[in-house]
Amino acid sequence: MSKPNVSDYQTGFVYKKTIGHYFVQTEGQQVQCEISNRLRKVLLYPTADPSSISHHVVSVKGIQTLDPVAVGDEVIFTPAGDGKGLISEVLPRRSRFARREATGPFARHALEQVIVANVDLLVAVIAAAQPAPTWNLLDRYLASAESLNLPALVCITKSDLVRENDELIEAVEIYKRIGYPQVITSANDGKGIEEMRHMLDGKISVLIGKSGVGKTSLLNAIQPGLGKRVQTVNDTTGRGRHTTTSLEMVPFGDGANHQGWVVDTPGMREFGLYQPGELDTANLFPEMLPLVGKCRFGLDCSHNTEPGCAIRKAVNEGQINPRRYQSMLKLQKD
Ligand SMILES: Nc1nc2c(ncn2[C@@H]2O[C@H](COP(=O)(O)OP(=O)(O)O)[C@@H](O)[C@H]2O)c(=O)[nH]1
Ligand SMILES: [Mg+2]
Ligand SMILES: [Zn+2]
Repeated sequence: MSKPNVSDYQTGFVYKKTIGHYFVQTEGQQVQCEISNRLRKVLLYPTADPSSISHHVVSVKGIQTLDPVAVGDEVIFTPAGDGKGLISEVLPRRSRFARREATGPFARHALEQVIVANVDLLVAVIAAAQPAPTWNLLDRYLASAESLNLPALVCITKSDLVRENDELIEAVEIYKRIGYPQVITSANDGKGIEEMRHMLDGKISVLIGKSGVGKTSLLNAIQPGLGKRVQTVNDTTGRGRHTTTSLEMVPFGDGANHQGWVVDTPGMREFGLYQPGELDTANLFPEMLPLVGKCRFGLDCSHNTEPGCAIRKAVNEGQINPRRYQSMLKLQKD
């Protein structure tokens, strides 16, 4: 291959990756790209100070597990002919669905593993029944979305299994008041499916939710075969860690007019979605955020037993839902 000149570079969109291979879509064509090891380092440390501790630590142990290119990335690549290419650059991301890689003494310096780039919507799916809703887990998903600055949609599915009940109505009310959009769906009777189609339209959506809550069925109801495709992809890529090395986005929509992409992420627990840090967890609960710093002990308050806690006061006065407050305390201890 001769040395490429500038005009040989193209941009494209990574919709699938397996170990060492990145499938890039560009103007209706699919190009199978690679990145060289040398390039991998350049992409991982574009601005890092070579003498810094974090650079040193990560370069020793993290290089195989960290990947500078994620599905959803817009990239610049050089075509090498016969449908192959070499990625040279990742364009700036407008958002990301990520987890932090590595724990231990240097966890503070750990790099973040982006699982899906340029995510528009995190869809937190829970079932109205079978399995019974775990609101605490939903709060965990939503806090994760907040920590990544991702818009979240609350989807309560299998609605055909329950009559309108107080618990559900109250829950819907709570999340509506906080400002989360929500949709109530059923793959069985079609409730909310058209609404859901509109909500996914033209977006890159990541679905999260426990196994069995109805994600595959929901996707199949939205578009025949969609859930099955997403499922098959996940079956071949495996669970947990492997999901970060192999992942595919499945196109959704009727092609010409609109198109979105859906990613199902199995084994969310392993993703270590929520990342505790120095940050006060109350920052990740939009209804509590305005009160952070207003407690008697200011930013030192853990909102637990301290006197003069503004957040506990708001709970006692009915402005903040007690269950959400408990979720926040629980995440704080994680
Ligand atoms: N009654 C009812 N059952 C559903 C609905 N959606 C899914 N299920 C059932 O729930 C089980 C798990 O669904 P599945 O889509 O595989 O869940 P996933 O693990 O989240 O992908 C299956 O037995 C489905 O038939 C629904 O809207 N209503
Ligand atoms: Mg499934
Ligand atoms: Zn407080």
